Amino acid sequence: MTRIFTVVGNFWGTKTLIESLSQRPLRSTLPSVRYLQTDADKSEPIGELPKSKSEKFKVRLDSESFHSYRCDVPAAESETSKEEMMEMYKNMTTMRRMEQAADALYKQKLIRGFCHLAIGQEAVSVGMEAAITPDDRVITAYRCHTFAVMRGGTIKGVLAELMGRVDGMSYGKGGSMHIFTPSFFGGNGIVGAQVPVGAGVALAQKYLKNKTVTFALYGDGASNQGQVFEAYNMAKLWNLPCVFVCENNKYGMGTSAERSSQNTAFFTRGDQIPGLQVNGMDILAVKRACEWAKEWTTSGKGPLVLELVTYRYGGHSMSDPGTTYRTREEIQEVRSSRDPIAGLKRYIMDWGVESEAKLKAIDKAAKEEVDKAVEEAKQSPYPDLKEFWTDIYYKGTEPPFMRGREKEEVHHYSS
Ligand SMILES: Cc1ncc(C[n+]2csc(CCOP(=O)(O)OP(=O)(O)O)c2C)c(N)n1
Ligand SMILES: [Mg+2]
Repeated sequence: MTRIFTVVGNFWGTKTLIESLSQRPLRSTLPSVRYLQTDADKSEPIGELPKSKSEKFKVRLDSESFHSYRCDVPAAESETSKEEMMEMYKNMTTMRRMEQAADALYKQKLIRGFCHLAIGQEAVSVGMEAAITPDDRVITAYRCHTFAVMRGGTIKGVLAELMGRVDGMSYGKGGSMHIFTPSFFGGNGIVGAQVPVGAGVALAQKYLKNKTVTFALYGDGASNQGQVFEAYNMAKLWNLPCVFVCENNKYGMGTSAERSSQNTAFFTRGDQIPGLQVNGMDILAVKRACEWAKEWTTSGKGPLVLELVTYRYGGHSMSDPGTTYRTREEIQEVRSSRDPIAGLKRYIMDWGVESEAKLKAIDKAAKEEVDKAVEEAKQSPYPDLKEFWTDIYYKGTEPPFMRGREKEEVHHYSS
């Protein structure tokens, strides 16, 4: 398992920081160094669980679930209910099934082009969703299917979109990475490009004074992009309610974070922006961190950098086997000992939330729901050719004609 160096304890004044940075490499200036733990099952309930399914109870998170930069670490306590735990289990299981279905459809050549799966990272989208409301906004990069469903889309809509069918969430014309809902701004294929867009969405939220937040996600592989730092700067200058979420799964498209980043403590990279590093495999820690981040940003304290430390079992996309820059043993080790779904399952069973039989019934229902969505998506036709001339301009602002080109032919279309 890759180890991550993090800053702990007191924080430097600017002068001290600049002096020490100019003298020594950053890591050696750290007051002390600890490792964030990324087990999925180290939380414990505080006291007896209530009988009622909806009553909330407190959970003590492992003390190494969070590390902070320029802010106090939130209390390592989360609140949940039996009902919520079961809902999260259902969502994570269904999302994994959906991604596995996409994997199979890709291998059958029913999905072409790009396809990025979030298997292993389910605690991120599901845990975040448990902490925010539909009025909040989320924007992410290529690994976007689960967010689209959690933010109001459908499994059929995602799968049909990946297959280029009219029942897709963008009518089959967007494909991978181009799926949206009113509270989810995509799916973006240019590394880092969604980060300033997310800051812009947060600017709108601040302007409208509606006390909501934008979570702008990007990968460790995007963290060195210039536009990420430009967005950080504007967001801090204007104290925007933006949470910059680095989904650190330790690898970019073909190399490790250690090889690509001079500082892999991504939560410390916002300069004046406080940061929190979070165990992204324990869904209760993710939920707690996102609630805390929402509270922080909507109370006017300005932006945050949240680093969710997670792991993807597959490659960057379907065309990347994901085993040339890391070992099969490493992947297997995470799968067998840190899986976020297995972690939540263990909580549910060990804490007496529900029986194993009930969980098996959820697994079965998730499979059936996804199988049905796959069949329906397959039945959906491809869009008519003339549809390629629609949904380009905002309705009523179309130019008198549009031009498009194929190898043999030039198309003209007049509205
Ligand atoms: C501007 C730009 N440069 C390069 C690429 C090619 N590319 C796609 S994803 C990626 C790195 C992805 O790493 P990370 O953000 O960690 O995502 P992960 O696959 O781990 O989710 C690169 C270099 C791109 N899409 N856009
Ligand atoms: Mg990555």
